[in-house]
Amino acid sequence: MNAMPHKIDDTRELHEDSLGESVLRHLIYSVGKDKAHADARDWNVALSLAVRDRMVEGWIDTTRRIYKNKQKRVYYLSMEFMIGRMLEDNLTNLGLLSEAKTFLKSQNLDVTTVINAEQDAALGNGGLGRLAACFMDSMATTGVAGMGYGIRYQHGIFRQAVEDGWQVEEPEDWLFAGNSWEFRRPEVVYEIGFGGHVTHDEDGKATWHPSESVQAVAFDMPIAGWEGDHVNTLRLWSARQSGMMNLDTFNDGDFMAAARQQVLAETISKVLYPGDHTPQGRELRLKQEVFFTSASLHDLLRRFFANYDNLDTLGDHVAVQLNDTHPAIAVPELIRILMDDHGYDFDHALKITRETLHYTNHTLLPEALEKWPRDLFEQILPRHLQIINMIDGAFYREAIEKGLDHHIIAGIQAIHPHQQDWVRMGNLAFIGSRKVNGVSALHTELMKQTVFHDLHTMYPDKIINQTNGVTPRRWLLECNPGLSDLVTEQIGDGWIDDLEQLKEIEPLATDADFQQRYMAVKAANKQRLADMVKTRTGVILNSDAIFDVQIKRIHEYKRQHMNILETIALYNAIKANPDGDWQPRVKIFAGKAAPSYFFAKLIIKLINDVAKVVNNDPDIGDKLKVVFLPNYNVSMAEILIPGADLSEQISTAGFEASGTGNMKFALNGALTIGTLDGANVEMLEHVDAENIFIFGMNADEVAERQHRRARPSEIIKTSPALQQVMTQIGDGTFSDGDTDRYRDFLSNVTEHDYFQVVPDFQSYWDMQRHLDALYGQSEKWAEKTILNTARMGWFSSDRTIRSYADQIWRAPHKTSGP
Ligand code: T68
Repeated sequence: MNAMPHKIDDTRELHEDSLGESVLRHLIYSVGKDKAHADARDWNVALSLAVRDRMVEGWIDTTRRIYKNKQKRVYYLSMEFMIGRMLEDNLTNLGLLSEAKTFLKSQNLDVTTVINAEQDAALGNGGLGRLAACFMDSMATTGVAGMGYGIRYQHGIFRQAVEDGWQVEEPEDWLFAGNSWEFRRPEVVYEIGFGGHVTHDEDGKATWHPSESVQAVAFDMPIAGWEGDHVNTLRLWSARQSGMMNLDTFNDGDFMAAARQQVLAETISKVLYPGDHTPQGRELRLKQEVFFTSASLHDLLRRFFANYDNLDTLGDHVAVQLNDTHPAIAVPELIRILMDDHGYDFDHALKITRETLHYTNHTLLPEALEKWPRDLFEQILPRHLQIINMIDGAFYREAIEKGLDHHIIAGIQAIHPHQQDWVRMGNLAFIGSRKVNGVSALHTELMKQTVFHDLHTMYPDKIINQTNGVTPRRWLLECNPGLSDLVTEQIGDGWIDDLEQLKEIEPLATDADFQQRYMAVKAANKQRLADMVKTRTGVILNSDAIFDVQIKRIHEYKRQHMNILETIALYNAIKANPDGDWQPRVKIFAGKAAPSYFFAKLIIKLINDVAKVVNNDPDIGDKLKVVFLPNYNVSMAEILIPGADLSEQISTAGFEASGTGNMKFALNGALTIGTLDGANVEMLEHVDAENIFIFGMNADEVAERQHRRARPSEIIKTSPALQQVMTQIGDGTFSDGDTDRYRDFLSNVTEHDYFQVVPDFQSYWDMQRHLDALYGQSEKWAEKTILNTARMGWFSSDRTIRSYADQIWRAPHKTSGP
């Protein structure tokens, strides 16, 4: 009971050697509160610290074991880690969840409230950052000696508010109340230089003299794998002014100037750039990339020297994975360290680098392929620019030897030899890496055919596919306890770290009793989702409706606008025949738009405008509801995904590199409506064509139409439904009579339609109606849903990590299964 506790009571409970005892100890001695005054956050911190204590032993053990066995180390360099909350994850992996729940209940506390008091660590934009977080979990689970390196942003991805239907960005402040999981490592600090000039001595040895520098200070978070015995580290760098504040300036009374220096240095780790697929042409972004990449390389080399003394063999003992091109500066930086600090000649330094680094590509969108003005490089990284020129020189000689012509070589060097305007980071990463991977079979194939075509001809063994995956701990066990319990009751809990075991529930897909229990879990999850929607938006949902969910960054290629056009067409159809036998539907959207991406923000506004009209139309009632949930994040996904009936994966074919939300939904028993894009293609192979709902053009057809610049107007003319939708958007039906608001939207879709919404619309509509009918056949729907769960085992990120470990890193790991 929580009734009037006082100090004596509290301390008496400390005598028990239990999780509860250490929570109470932390509440008093770490948080500094007694039970009577503790709020949910205080309990959250006390519990987190108690759990953290229990991770430390395994952490130190793992570190010692890896060191002693000289296990090959893997370093995952990523600008983004979209972690979300950690408490439930750690409780689960350590097997402490039920003990924690029992304890919290004994204190009359609501478990969910305490768990939810933790802020999401949202140090990422979208899929790329979330993938990095899943990989951290899977590296620990599969026993890879893995370490993540990134930036400890003070402000993660902006908080999204919706005002009058428009997205408004607000600053995020996850560190406001501290981070219970991190350990500050003040002794681990590196000086990172920028600017200045380079001198050469008489032997040609170069020395870089930076004109400014900042310090990178390490913060570590332990990452426990399933069952907690292998604990890896996520090391995030925070920027700090070099040396002390200038005392002379300070004593002269110019406090502001002294403080300014400090602020300038610290801006480097201040904010995450909210640019998903839109490069930020900003000096600060480049400095962030250099900052964390250089600190990480220095740190991993220091660790290397604890075991070895000869860098010749670096690639035998260390594998570095570059998560997209954001850390691609690692190529010249590692060469620089080898040459300038360790006396290697260039050719040898390049060879070692190419035995150590590997690069993952996450997009083919031309505007997302990073490039930096050469002049900016010259100014900030003069020595790196020299080295990049040497790399290009060596590459040129290789290319000539392999028979490529000058014209082609110029197109794939890091810097175009005649234009000299940009440093192209994709080319640099490719040239400097041992292996380059795509993130789904289709994406990897398109890499070979398009952006990396010529580099691929030159190095035909370099590109390799590694299809993405998701961690079954967070994305089934924790977010869907109802389904997890049901599955475990049938087949045991081996699936948690061997997800292919889910296959064993396949025979139950047609079992009436199992179907009924499975669908009861879904119904409960839908209720939990409906409750959240009501709390956050006030909209009340009919839980008999199909919950149709599209959650991801807002982008034209992801085609949220095709979904909302279909919604309007459905609204019109219901209105035209209100007494028809309509299958009720709820359209749920969530996702952030890059602040500078006007069209994406306009899509959000359109969704909200349509919602306002549809949700308040008495003719429509419960037959259709439209919801936009503001501030989508990992924690919200954990409620949305288990509660979905239908998963929208409708990108223009050839544009979504993989997708990972698609996998999470299917694992949790939502059926997919989607295009033949990214990993949807492989999901189709695993679940079979009758259990996934594919529509629209394939990647070849899209490319052909885009090439032809086929105009959408011809198609619109033949579709009265689509024509009506366009007219309504233009005439102010959804914008209070404002005929201006969607002018740009309409011209985009009706004149150019680069992302092929119009040609795919009819088949999308038809498939939606097919799904309406299928939902009415509840046994058939249940069967397909269960088969989706049963057949998604291959999409575990444990499989992905083992595959990276075998095929790229050549690093040891635990094998799966008995
Ligand atoms: C995503 N990329 C892919 N990028 O779009 C998605 N970009 O298909 C894939 O499943 C996922 O990566 C994992 O492979 C991103 O999320 C970004 O977030 C990003 C951030 C900064 C700059 C460019």
